[in-house]
Amino acid sequence: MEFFGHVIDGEEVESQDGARFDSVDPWTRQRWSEVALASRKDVEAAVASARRAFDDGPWPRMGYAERGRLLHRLADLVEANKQELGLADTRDMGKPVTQSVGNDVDRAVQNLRFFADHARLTAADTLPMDSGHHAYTRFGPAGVVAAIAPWNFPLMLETWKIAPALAWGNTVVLKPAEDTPASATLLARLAVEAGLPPGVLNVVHGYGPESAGQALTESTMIDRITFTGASSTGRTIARVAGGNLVPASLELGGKGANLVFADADLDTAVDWSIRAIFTNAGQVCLAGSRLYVQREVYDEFLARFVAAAEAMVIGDPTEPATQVGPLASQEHYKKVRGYVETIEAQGGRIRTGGLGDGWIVRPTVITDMPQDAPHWCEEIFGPLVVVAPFDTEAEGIALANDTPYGLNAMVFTENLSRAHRVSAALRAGTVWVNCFFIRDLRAPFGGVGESGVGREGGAFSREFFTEPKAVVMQIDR
Ligand code: TXE
Repeated sequence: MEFFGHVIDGEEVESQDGARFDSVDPWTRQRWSEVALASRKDVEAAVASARRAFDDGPWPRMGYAERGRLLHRLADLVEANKQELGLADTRDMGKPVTQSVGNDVDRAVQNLRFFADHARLTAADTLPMDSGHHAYTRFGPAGVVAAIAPWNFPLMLETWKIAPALAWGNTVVLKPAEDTPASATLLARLAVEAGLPPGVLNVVHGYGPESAGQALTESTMIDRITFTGASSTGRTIARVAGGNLVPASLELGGKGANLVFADADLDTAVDWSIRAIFTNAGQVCLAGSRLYVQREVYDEFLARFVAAAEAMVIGDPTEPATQVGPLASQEHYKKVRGYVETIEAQGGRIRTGGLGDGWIVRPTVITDMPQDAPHWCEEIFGPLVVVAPFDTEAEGIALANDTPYGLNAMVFTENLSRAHRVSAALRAGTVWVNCFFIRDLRAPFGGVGESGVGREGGAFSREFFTEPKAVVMQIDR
């Protein structure tokens, strides 16, 4: 049985009271590791360590090039340990190795390398003034960053948070989700090996409400909170952060609309629409879970889409051929199963899919569902997609925007003007045209409405993770 501890002040440690919890592999449904379970005291120790490292340590005072060099060294180690890191996420939450080893670890490496360089290259803005003065903006670090991560892309989202925080000279306390603790400890071990000074990257494990997560966000010694998770948790954290005047960046749920126009290239549209909903068994905030297809091509698209869903390889996530693994935990499986079991009672029709063995839900395509059913309105976070026809462009846009969420949307069309027009009209933080999930780390990432507050990525991360300071100098007296 493997053990994953907290990492505090550069040391891997047990909880002060020795408490542990189990991590269960959702494919075998057996526990595969034990993890230190933090109490408030352990969280306080981690925050105190990050505070010392920020107030007295070398990290915030180091040059950008030196910090960047250490982050690149960490990226090298992540690359060198790709199998172990990827497999840790697969064992914790069941994502196929093609996704974890084959994609997520590379994205983690990109996060570290991108922000290491980006911080150095964008460390100041100069503002020539006409009045005989000269102004510039210094982007100094904000302080101690509390990073709270979800379980759907553990390593990838943890590095998305810690890379900009560290590159800008902050110190961090990371709390991974309780379902996916392993890769965070592995990452922190590598950070020690890379030479990050003690206390710069701390990891504490534990649950959210009335536990490690809450203790971390309530600490009065932190300066920023970056959170990805449920919209309801985001509201709780926003209230705490607001009370303490701590800026919080909240990336929350989604209910992505996917609009396929009759003029789309149908091969492209089917391929990306399948990936948009069934990647990671639909446990993606960006999932294209509402699929609207223009009536002229509805029947043909649906037939091809259902056939492609049926062709997906379901099973053991450690097998390289597997495309759809089990859901991440028993609790989450029960939530998604509830939606599967109510499809017909809500008036919907299952075209393919349904429940599989263990905690597997097969790629499920639903039609004929009334627009006010929970399946259209709520974030299911599983491999379920509801499909309906639409007639005009205006109707497609109205349907897509008819949600309290606004994280992302997809548009499939070969008409250039329509692509721009519809992208402009959609209420969403990201619009993908003829693709899905492609990211440029300079671009803003975040959502509208229930999907969150704030943006991260490139200059947006710089703004969040720093305290910009204006310096104004007189040149001519
Ligand atoms: O989320 P939580 P859960 C959605 C998805 C999913 C649902 C519930 O629909 O089915 O949320 O998932 C920590 N103070 N998303 O329960 O609870 C928690 O320990 C501080 C969308 O896993 O929000 C974990 O580390 N921290 C999403 C993290 O928050 C708290 C990804 C996320 O857990 C806390 C995940 C508190 N009071 C779920 N309560 C996305 N946007 O991608 C919990 N946590």
